[in-house]
Amino acid sequence: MADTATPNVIRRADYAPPAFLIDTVALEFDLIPERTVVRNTMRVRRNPDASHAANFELMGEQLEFVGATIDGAPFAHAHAHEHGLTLDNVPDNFELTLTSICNPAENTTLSGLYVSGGNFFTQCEAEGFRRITYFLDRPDVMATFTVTLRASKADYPVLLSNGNLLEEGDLPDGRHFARWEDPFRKPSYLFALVAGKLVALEERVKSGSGKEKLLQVWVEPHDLDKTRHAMDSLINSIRWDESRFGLELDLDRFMIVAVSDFNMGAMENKGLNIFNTKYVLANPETATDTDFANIEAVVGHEYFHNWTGNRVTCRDWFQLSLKEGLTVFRDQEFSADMAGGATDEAARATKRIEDVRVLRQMQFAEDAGPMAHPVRPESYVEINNFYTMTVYEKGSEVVRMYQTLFGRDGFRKGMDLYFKRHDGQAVTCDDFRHALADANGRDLAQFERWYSQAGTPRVSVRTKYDAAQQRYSVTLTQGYGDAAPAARETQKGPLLIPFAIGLIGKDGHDLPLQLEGEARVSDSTTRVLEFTQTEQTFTFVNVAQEPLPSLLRNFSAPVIVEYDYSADQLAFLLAHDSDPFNRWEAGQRLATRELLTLAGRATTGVPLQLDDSVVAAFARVLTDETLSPSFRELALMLPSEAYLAEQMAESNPAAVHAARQFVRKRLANALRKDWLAVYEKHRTPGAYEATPEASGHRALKNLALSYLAELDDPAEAVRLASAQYDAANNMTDRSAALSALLNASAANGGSVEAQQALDDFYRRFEKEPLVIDKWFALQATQRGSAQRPVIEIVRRLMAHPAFNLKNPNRARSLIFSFCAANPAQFHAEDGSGYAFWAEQVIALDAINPQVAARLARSLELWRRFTPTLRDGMRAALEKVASQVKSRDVREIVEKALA
Ligand code: B3K
Ligand code: ZN
Repeated sequence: MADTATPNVIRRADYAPPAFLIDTVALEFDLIPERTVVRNTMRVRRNPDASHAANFELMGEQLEFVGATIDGAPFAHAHAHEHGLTLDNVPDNFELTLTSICNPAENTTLSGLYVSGGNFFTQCEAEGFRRITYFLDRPDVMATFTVTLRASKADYPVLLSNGNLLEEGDLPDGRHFARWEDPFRKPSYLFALVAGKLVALEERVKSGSGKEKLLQVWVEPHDLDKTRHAMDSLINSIRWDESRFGLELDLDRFMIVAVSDFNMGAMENKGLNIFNTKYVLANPETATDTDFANIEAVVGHEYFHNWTGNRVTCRDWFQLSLKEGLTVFRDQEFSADMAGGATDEAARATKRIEDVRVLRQMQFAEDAGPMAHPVRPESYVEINNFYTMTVYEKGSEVVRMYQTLFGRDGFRKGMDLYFKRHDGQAVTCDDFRHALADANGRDLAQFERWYSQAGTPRVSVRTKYDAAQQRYSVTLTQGYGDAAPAARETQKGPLLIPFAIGLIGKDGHDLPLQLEGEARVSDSTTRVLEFTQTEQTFTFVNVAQEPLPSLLRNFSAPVIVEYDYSADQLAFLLAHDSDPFNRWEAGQRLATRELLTLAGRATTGVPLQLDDSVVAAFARVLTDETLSPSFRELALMLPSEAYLAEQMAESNPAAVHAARQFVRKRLANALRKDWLAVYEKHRTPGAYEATPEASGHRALKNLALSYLAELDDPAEAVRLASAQYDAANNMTDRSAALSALLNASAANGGSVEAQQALDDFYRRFEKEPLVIDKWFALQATQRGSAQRPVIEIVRRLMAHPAFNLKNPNRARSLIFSFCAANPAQFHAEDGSGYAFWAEQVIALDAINPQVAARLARSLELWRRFTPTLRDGMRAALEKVASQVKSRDVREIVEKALA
């Protein structure tokens, strides 16, 4: 057995202000890959608001301590240890200089200072700064930073850090330097430096108040042709934050730098955002429509952090959602405004549907397992494990609920007050809630439970129509059902749930709404009910006919709604609901119910059948040219296998796969002509355009192709897909064609056409790492068959010369794609998937604990699966638990097994 000492649990309740404060930091770097010397001079004073401590404790990891001086004199009472440095009996106010050495070349964790592709980069959030120098590495310690970088001029011609460039020049021995100053106080997690051979796309823009700003997107020279979209996204983000929130860029210069070795998407370092290449580089030949949209969203997200995260930051890491939930909400609104402005509800709904789909598939699953935690967690072992769907996506829903309650204007008033009160401070989620409450004259005490209770709330709905009195009553009941134990222990009482509702008449139109006790009919046919008790009844009066309720319009709260709609009612909502989100929702409910019934039958071997009425409902959407193509694509896409498996009493991925494939084939064969017509009609000939309209056409056309690939006779699909592959002038069409070819031939063990296209794809894009990632991912997520299981393909690809476990994008493209996005193949009864998973978690643990911990999470729902699978997963988890070393992975597997 491995070391079983209880890991150090950090608790929110234990928060104490720091004993010392650091007001200024001057850093000097002599950048050498194996041995970088860092000199750190800090102005330190005792914190008047903290209890006295004789010693000064600084955090530090993987550092070689060289020496300390206090007020210029050598200081002998400094002791370096595993977690940092202790200085005994320091004065009350002093200048401290510390010198230490780190080894960026050997840093495979990609946290702290590291080398990628021969260039230097940093990643400090959450606790990477302590791997660069000794520091009070906690977000409530804010300082102004000056940074001097020295390096070989030939090897590292570009030297960047936060803020404004003060001076640069040559040094002896072919070295040069640059000195940067960030005028804004910031926590250490926002520090960054970059040094290397890079080039920039530059643009000068004027901000709202007329100041000139220099914008740069830095990349390796061969990628300069893929920077335009990121630059446009940055400019749009700047404009949007000015117009929607009155927030201006506060620095003269704003830089984005792309790096191919990166643990996550991007990082909001002050004035020097560092990005995974995946969220910067795009041109039509290499990036899909989804990539273009993701780049816009992530560029926006990091830029918006400049105010929500950087100007106002978190007091401690339990408050992470203060910046992340809010900034996700802001990036979602930005993307929606970019797609549809403030008024095109159908275009906005497309974005909303995509976001809710992610929330339900990933965050609801997180809430149902051993990692369930509130938006503001109570404890953690490794904070990097808490950059979760709950903190980000549920956190964003919590912020959205303020806007749903108070309207756009009320929300804006709250934001204005938040900045007025807290600019330049490190604050808490409570501070944010109080600003929203005070600006709108409301008491939001009950709303605090959204931050402290884990688990997905369930709202069940009962309705009653009294024809004689023309009254319609809606009774809502809230609870958490049988929540996961980790969630149950946090639950205290009912939530304030903004529950948006509409009533639909027999002709499909919305009915006027008037609640009991109100003098007149409301202006809108959607009402937001404030649902605050365990059970509450809302009565509508003057309801002339029995309505059909449209519940939780636009997904007004992150809850599960339980209401017994009949199949006909769902088909009616799918055809008529004025709320585009709920139209989509009706189709999903219809499909989910049908698919779960079929999956149940598949487990017992009963032959599968699909009701004609379901086929007819889908046919209506497919052929309704009044609906936007992007909406039709979303409505015709069946719920994912992972989501469906989650809904079963016992998850059975094979049964879900069989059921979903059965429905796809049935829809393909029954509507063959319609799919073909849609395929032809929505082609986008001519030059590639990245607009929402054009990408909607491509999405619908490629969905049609994927259904055609399910036909009993796939010859026609293979012909269409091959032709599309050859003729494609963009990656969206080319990768969709390749995917259709792989799946059309899966049942027959593959086809010549599929293999040819795969080989061509590799040769064509050999020099484009992000495209080769797609090549790996497409193969890892393909359907496979009994004679050609995907695990064998994946194992073969692990030995491919282009595979590299140290590059997170590459590891994700092959290993994560298989383990987390191909459930039917990964959960093979023989346990081959689990054995592979265990090997890879253990291998990654030694290289990069953050990436390993993410992969480790793909088995956390093991208790919810069928007995055979459950046993296989437990064995794999136990194997991992006995071998891994990092705090990151141990926290995940120990919670899973507890
Ligand atoms: N704040 C960073 C995430 C840091 C993750 C550290 N493990 C990116 C973002 O949310 O914008
Ligand atoms: Zn963020």
